[in-house]
Amino acid sequence: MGLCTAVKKVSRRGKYLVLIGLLLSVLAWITTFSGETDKTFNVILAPSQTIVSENKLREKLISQTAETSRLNISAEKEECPEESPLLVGASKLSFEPSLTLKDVENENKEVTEGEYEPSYCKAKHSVAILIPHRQREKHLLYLLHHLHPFLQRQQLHYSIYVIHQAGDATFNRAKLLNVGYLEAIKDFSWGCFIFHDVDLVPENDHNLYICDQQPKHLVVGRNATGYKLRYKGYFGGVTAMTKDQFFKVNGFSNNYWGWGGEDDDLRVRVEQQKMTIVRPPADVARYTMVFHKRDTGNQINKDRMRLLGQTLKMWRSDGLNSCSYKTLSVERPPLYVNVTVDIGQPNS
Ligand code: UD2
Ligand code: MN
Repeated sequence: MGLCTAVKKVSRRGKYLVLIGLLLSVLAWITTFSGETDKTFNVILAPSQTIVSENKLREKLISQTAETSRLNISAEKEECPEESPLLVGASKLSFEPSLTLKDVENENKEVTEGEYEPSYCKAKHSVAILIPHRQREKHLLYLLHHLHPFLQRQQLHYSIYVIHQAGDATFNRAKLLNVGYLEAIKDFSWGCFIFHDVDLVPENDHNLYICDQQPKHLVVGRNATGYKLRYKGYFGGVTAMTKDQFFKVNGFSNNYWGWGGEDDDLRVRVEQQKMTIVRPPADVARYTMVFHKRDTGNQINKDRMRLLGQTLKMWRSDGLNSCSYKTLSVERPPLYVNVTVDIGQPNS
């Protein structure tokens, strides 16, 4: 090997070493600098963003903590038992003419804006009670007086909605109940709905206000009819349907103005969907109907037989999906949610 060749070899090796050295220092520089870049971005370049996101995080943490402690409370709360130990069975009802709304409010301090859930156990059922109403204040008072403690003994999470028909056009019970359903689901995802006449008071708390696999009729008998079922397909007074059952039949018809027929129409819808009506035992499904005369705004609906003949043709397009109304007010006094609604008038 000549001198020249030896020098060339050394300088080539040197070049490699320099190159490797350069590469290593570039790598080291990148690592250091990129760390600084991060810091620089956070602290210097976008301080406001950092603060915002920290605040957001703090908010999130606070809400998560609240949520966790809420969950902990409900996790600590055991589920209510299958059968409530508070049930008393048949009870003698009293209807005191001197009773006032204030009295009923004082008796039901745990009810807020119509809603209640047991504080000591986790309710198994969430139920919305819907009451169609106009000018039956005394009946409403009696019903609230009995129904609140009745539902509390059943250990339910519930809310009572009174759907009040504004104006003096002919009464329409079924449409008001559709409105009740549509308004109540805005508040909470109620799984079960009880469609409830204002003048019917349950006599036995074993008559559970919960839904079944099938639509449930809760009134087998009442005082006025010797506690006998009026007729086989009778589906009036008080009924219980799940959210899905009611949705499946498209709710009630909106076209029954005045007295009668709307309950039979609902039965036809239910049967059309291959559902069957179930009832609690007769000794339990007993009601007292507070005495009343036929209201002037609720005269017999002479058109009801013709309408009933059309139910199978009409149910798809007449019901929840065509229920147009104008909510005039939603008030929340202590014992119930009061929805006042303009539902129009016949042929409007
Ligand atoms: C029967 C049915 C009822 C319904 C009705 C025919 C029973 C126990 N009840 O009730 O469910 O099918 O026939 O439409 O079989 N209402 C007012 N203000 C009025 C008119 C009616 O609030 O001016 C409400 C109230 O909730 C009342 C319900 O509509 O309980 C039914 O009307 P009703 O009590 O005059 O008729 P009724 O007892 O024959
Ligand atoms: Mn009645």
